[in-house]
Formats: sequence, structure tokens, C-alpha cells
Amino acid sequence: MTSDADCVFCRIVAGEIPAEVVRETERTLAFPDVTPQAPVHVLVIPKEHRADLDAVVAADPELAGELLRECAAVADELGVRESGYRVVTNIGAEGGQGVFHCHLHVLAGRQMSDALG
Ligand code: D5M
Repeated sequence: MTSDADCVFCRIVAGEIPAEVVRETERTLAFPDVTPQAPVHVLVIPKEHRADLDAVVAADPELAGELLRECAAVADELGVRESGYRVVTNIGAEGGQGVFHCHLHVLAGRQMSDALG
């Protein structure tokens, strides 16, 4: 599996940095964002190191699908699937990405604005 010793999310996958696991599958992990922007703010990541969703789609579309299914599963598990939630992924510097290991933000628990950035 591709991994990067300097990557904070690879270190979470390796158990070197603690995270409270919300959901886990063989290939994905979900844990709370350390700087939450909403009452529910969970990150869904592939365990393997891929820079962003674009790279996951190119390398492994099935994994990209699993990441999206896991976002819905997180929303289900945290009881916000009915009320609604937002899934966001930032790609590249101008896309607002700060951690260059693919992650999908699952945000819920407050009214989201219709502004997208
Ligand atoms: O979002 C990157 C997100 O990653 C940002 O919201 C903070 C979060 N982050 C960074 N380090 C950690 C750890 N250790 N645990 C949980 N969450 C973390 P981006 O889309 O790249 O701007």
C-alpha cells in the first residue's frame, strides 16, 4: 500500500497519531476533523496515500466510489442522513487543500449556507 512517512493522515492510518475512529473499512478510515467547522465534521480518507480525489479517481475509481459510500455511511451512523449533510473535497492549493492526502469532509448539524466558497 502506498504510504508517506511525512503525511499526517498516513500517520493516523499507521496509528502514530491518535484519532477517534468513526468508521473503518479495509481501505478507508473516517475520523473527526481536528478543527471542526460544524457540529459534525468528519474526514473520510483512503488508507493508501493518494494526493487528492482526482488521483484516486484516476488510479482506482472503485475506491473513489467507496469513499462516497462511506460519507453516506458516516452521515447515517451520526444520525444526520435525513436532516442533510455536505460533502466537500478540496483539490490543490487554489482549491483550498492543506493536507495532500485525499480526504472528503462530511459536514452537518447546522444549516449550511448556499455559498460554496
Ligand atoms: O483540510 C484538511 C483538514 O485536515 C483540516 O480541516 C484540518 C484537518 N486535520 C489536520 N490534521 C488533522 C489531524 N491530525 N486529525 C484530524 N484532522 C486533521 P483541507 O481540505 O486540506 O483544507
